[in-house]
Amino acid sequence: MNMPASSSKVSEFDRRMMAAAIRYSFRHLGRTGTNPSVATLIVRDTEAGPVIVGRGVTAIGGRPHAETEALAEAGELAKGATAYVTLEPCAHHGSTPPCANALVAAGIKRVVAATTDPDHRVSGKGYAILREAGVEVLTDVYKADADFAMAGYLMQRNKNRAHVTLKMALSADGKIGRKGAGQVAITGEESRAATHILRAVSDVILIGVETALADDPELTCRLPGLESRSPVRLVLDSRLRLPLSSRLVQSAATTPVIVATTASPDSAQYRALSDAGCQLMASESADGGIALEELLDDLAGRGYFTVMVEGGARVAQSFLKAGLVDRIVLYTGPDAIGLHGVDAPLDADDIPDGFRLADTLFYGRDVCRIYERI
Ligand code: AOF
Ligand code: ZN
Repeated sequence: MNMPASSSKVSEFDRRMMAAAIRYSFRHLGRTGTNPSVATLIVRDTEAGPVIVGRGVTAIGGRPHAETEALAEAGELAKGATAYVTLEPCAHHGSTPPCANALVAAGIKRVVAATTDPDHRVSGKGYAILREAGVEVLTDVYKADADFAMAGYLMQRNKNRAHVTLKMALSADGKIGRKGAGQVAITGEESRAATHILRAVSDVILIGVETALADDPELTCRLPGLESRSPVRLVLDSRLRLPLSSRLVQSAATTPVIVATTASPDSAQYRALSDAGCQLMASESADGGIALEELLDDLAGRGYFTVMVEGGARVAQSFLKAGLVDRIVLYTGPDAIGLHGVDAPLDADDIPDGFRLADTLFYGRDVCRIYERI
C-alpha cells in the first residue's frame, strides 16, 4: 500500500507514524533529566512508498534533542520529507540552535506534531518559525497519547509541581493486604515486572512510614539490566519513625532516600537519619501533617517531575482527598483475600470523578487499568 507522507490533511498514515513516534519516545523516559523524552521520525516518499530515513529520541541527559538526532541520520534525504515530532520543535537557543530552524535548514517541507510545548521560550513560536518558512504544519495529532507520555514534564511546566501516579494492587475482593500479615502477594510475576518498569521511569517512589515499618521495602528497580534505574525513594514520616536499620536507610548511600517530615531539625533522629545519608525535607501544613502540594512543588523545583505513590492506604487516601492524583495504575489479582483483608481506598467500580480509563492491560492472570485525570 503506497500512502504518501505528503498530503495537506492528517492521513491514516500520519496517525500511524505518530503512534510509532510516541512509542519510540518512551525509549528514554525518565532518563532525560528535566527535558521531556521526545521522538522524531523523518519520512520521505519514494517510488516504493514512504520510507523512514531518520529517527531520533531526546538523548540521555536531555541533549541533543530528538530532531537533531533524526536529521543527522537522514542527512540529505531530509530534503522534501515529512517530520513527525511528538512535541513542538523548540524555538530557543540552548546549547544548539533551535530545532525548528534546523528542520527548515534541512529542507523538511511538512511537520506533523502531537502536542504544543508549554515552555514559554517555545510555546507556539516553534510552529511559527516553521510556517513562516513555508513548512506545512499539522498539530495535535494523537495529542492525548503524547501528553500521557510526557505527563511529568507537562505538569511541571503547567502547574509547577510533580506529577503523581498512584499505584495499587487489589485482590479480587478489593483488598490491598491482610491485617498484620506484612506484604501479601496479590498479583503475579508479570505485574511485578511491570511495576519495576514503572519504578524505572519514575523520578521518585513515595510511601508512608507505616508501609516502611510494616514491609521494610527497598523500592528499587530490580529487573535485570535496569538496576541502575532505581528512582529516589521518599518516605512521608512526620514524626521520624523510620528505623536506621531499615532497608531504605541502609541503602541510602547507593540509592537516595528523602524523608519528608514535620520534625524539628534539632531532634536526634533528624540528625541520625541525615548522618545515615538520608536527605530530609522539612514540611508542615495547617493541620500539622505534611503539606503534600508544597512537597510536590518542592520536588519539581529539585528536578523530580514524576512521583509514584506506592502505599499504603492512608497515604493514597491523603493524595486522593487533596486532589493531587493525576494517574491511577490499578492492578487486580485473581484471588480473594477474604477475612482480615485491608480495604482499598478505591477500586475499579469506584474511581473518583474526573478520571478516564486510558488503558487496560493484561499481565498473566492480572488486569491492570490505567486511569488518567481528564
Ligand atoms: C525539542 N526536541 O527532543 C526536546 C525539546 O535545555 P535545553 O536547551 O535542552 O531546552 C530544554 C527545553 O527544550 C525543554 O524545556 C523543552 O521546551 C524543549 N525540549 N525540544 O525540540 C526535544 N526534548
Ligand atoms: Zn530542540
